[in-house]
Amino acid sequence: MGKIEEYLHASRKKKSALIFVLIDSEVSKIRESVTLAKSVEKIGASAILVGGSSATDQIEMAQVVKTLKKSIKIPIILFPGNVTGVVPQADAILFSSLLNSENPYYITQAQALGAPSVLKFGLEPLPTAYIIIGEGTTAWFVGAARAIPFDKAGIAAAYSLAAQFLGMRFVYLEAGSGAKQSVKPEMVRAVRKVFKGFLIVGGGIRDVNTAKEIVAAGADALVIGTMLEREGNSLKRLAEIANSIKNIKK
Ligand code: 1GP
Repeated sequence: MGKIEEYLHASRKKKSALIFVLIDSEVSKIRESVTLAKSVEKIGASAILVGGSSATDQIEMAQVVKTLKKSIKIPIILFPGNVTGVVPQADAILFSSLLNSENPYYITQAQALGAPSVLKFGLEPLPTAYIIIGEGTTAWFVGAARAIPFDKAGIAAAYSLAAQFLGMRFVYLEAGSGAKQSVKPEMVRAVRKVFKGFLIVGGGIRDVNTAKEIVAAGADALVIGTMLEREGNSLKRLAEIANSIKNIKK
């Protein structure tokens, strides 16, 4: 286990769940990314994810990461949608296989193409099963996912158990950026029952109640992106979410 993975587990021990803020370098340009990252660090976010399935400009992403690195203390974790998502100077990378893709490129091929750069850049790989829930989002489309229906908790649990047996220490249940609905607590609970590793849940989380329910169901970290890009007063809402999930009984 590397330094960032240890940090995530140690931070998680102190709180019921962590918040990761997603910065999509295609959407937020450098200056606004830095302002946002500094604000969410103050609010208590535990890491910044940089990436997304439509963030394909590697040069721009490398600049965002480099600038962020100088501005914040919390780790920067890459969240690649393709090989172009591997850039230097981040602390770690969600080294993910999109387990329910119908295209082998997103399951093993992009990983093989990206792995040498991960090594070269000294990025800590966090072995992650990326599982897409529900249809209609960019991640679903780009990743050619055979999406798991929101109500099929058992299927998500089976994929997560498979991930565990394959040695993956992270599962990311993804409803997709800007999703109309988030992953349901029932699904998170079913996955939590079988998956012993670090459980990340994201996509469509924009309010305190949803966040609390997902954390109570067993998520170790929530990913929040779109709410902070689009909605006014969103930092205040993020602070409310962060406060509300600090001490939830699981
Ligand atoms: C998307 O899970 C992340 O990959 C975050 O989703 O943008 O909907 O918060 P939102």
